[in-house]
Amino acid sequence: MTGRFITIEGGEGAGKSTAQAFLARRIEAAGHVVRQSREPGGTPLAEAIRQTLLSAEGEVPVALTELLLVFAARAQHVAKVIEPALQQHEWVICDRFTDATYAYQGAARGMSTEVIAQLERLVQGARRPDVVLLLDMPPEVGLARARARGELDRFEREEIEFYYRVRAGYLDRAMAMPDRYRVLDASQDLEGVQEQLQSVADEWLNDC
Ligand code: T5A
Repeated sequence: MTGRFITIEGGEGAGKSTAQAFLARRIEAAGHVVRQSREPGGTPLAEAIRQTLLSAEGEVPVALTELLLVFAARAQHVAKVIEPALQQHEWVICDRFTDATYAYQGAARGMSTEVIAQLERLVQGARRPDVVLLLDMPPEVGLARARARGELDRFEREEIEFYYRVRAGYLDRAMAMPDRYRVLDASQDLEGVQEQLQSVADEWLNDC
């Protein structure tokens, strides 16, 4: 029996980092060891790849390069952080994972779902998140939050249609995998979102 693997997904500025910290506090308070991580990133090498991917300066990667860089970072992260933590019975809460690749590189950039699925099998073997928490909201709301914070990365400078495709990609996956996905209304205020998170965390903790 390994730990639990929870990923948090959503568009730009959906509140993923805020939700991650909230959930980690609740789960730790119940006596579990929680490992918080993020993608792209999570190890020094994967964080270096993240810098390259998000940089708005210099040469723009073509879609295939972007896809391969995402999975290169993920291979390092899975091997060095996620698998070891799960084997130690820790709960891993990751801010984005492979569902982001299906939404951004797949639905939004048009890369083949079958190619993404092949890379997923290569990099992760059978490892999939136990739960994908989707913080859903209209892209305009999250982009306004992200923009209020200051300088924008490369992914925050796309046309609005790009974010509509990202959102639709996530919702399609949620519909296709209702047992794995939990969709929350992230357009509510902080208190409203935290109430939803609390009830999801209570369910998980009751299940252990
Ligand atoms: N990417 C990633 C891919 O293309 N493919 C992949 O496979 C992967 C893994 C970086 C980019 O990488 C791409 C997608 C991304 O564009 P990221 O750093 O997770 O990924 O990108 P962002 O979504 O831009 O992350 P942010 O840090 O901007 O947003 P969060 O974490 O969703 O939001 P958070 O919690 O920082 O909150 C944003 C602001 O809103 C406030 C917070 O205080 C904060 O100021 N806030 C709320 N305000 C009002 N009401 C609420 N309910 C609020 N919740 C939070």
